[in-house]
Amino acid sequence: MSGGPTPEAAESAKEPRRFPAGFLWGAATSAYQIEGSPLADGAGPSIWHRFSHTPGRIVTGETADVACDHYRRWAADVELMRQLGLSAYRFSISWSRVLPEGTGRVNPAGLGFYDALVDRLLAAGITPLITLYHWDLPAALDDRGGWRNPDVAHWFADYARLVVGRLGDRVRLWATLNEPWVVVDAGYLHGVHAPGQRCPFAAARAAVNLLRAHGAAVQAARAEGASQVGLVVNLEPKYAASQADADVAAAGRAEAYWNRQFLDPVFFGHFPEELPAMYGEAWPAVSAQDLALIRTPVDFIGVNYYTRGVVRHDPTAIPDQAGRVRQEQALHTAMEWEVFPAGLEEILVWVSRRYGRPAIYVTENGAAFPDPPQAPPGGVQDPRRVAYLAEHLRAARRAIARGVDLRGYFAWSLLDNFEWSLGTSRRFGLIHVDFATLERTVKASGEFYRQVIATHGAVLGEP
Ligand code: IFM
Repeated sequence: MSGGPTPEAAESAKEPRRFPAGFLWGAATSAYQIEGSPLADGAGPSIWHRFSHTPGRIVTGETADVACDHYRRWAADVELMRQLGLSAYRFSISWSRVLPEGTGRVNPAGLGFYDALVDRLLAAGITPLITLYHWDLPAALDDRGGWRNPDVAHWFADYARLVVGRLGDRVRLWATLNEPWVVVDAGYLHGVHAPGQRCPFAAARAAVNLLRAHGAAVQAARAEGASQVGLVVNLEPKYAASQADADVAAAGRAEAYWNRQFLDPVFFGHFPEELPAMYGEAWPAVSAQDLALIRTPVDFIGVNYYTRGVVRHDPTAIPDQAGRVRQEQALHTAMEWEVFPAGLEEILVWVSRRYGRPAIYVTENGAAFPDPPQAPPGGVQDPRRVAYLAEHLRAARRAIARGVDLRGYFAWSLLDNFEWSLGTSRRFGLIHVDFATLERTVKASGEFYRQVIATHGAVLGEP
């Protein structure tokens, strides 16, 4: 190697590590995880309502019938956001709240709820980023095959048209799907999420239909005047547990399955070549017309990042034969996810370089730790979450210094909430929720994030 810094390193050493002007400082939630009142005011049931009411599906035996009661406390929650200094808020719309049967008949009260929320956010100076689908498919559509039915692309586009038509005069940022990988892997392959299927044929079809629906919804949203429409994916850099050929190959397959399954079709118009081999006979033929629809240009990519994956060849792991290896020496969150901030920088740079430097938002990043409230006078001390946020924000800033067009960061989550099949047993919030009284308490991490926002990141120090 020659001596001296690379041009890139020299540039970043010269520049103070700043977040760009206009960088959005946000927090994120999703409808089923916080709203409660899932059937109120004419809403229809979703697959998560059905799933959580099926005995044995949620490890704590809970449902999200109440959750954080955000459906009734939304105005106070916006006030908490304002006090934190958030400049943006990412939330999702419950499809079956606005279309109780998923198609056709509109529920005005459902649309009205989100309409009022948007107005209140804007009045508080908070930019909304709306996710159209965060896993709560209308149950009526699941009865018609759900994501396995090719018609879902039309159903989703019609729903997008309705919602963007109503809110698009005030909302600039739209995401179609949240984490299609999880919908497929947890919902259709391993059955641990709604709708609880365990079928590779269903999973492969769902993967393709999710992408078709995404493309159709981007087009529908644009036709309604939406200016910024993107897709949110969960990504993890993958490392081989050893240099053995089998482990290196497993890391490659895991990378294709997790990180490229949805992004390659959107940006390149084809699936990673590893996928048909992984799914075998379950993999469907995808027409050129569908690939063109899937390739509809997006305005941004949302990256949800929590951890990395260190993988070893494991023939029992379906479909990529890549088993996760726990890093015993590392700190893990209550989800058993390794804390690995450098992975955020790495994955942001990877997305930027592989896909032609798209605009990116970190649409989720955060940590579950239990941290109970303290004895009076109270407060919640959560030093591990504070450290997690600080280290990941520094990693995001390093990615910017390396040329990534990163436009915002959304902490997961605003509130402790209903963590899907784990119920309320895992707490990700910047704000503690007492699920008996529904009282909110801003945690030390919420206060820390307030300082980050107020100083535009200066409180993070260097580098
Ligand atoms: O709570 C979830 C969220 O709904 C999607 N991304 C990961 C989070 C933590 O598991």
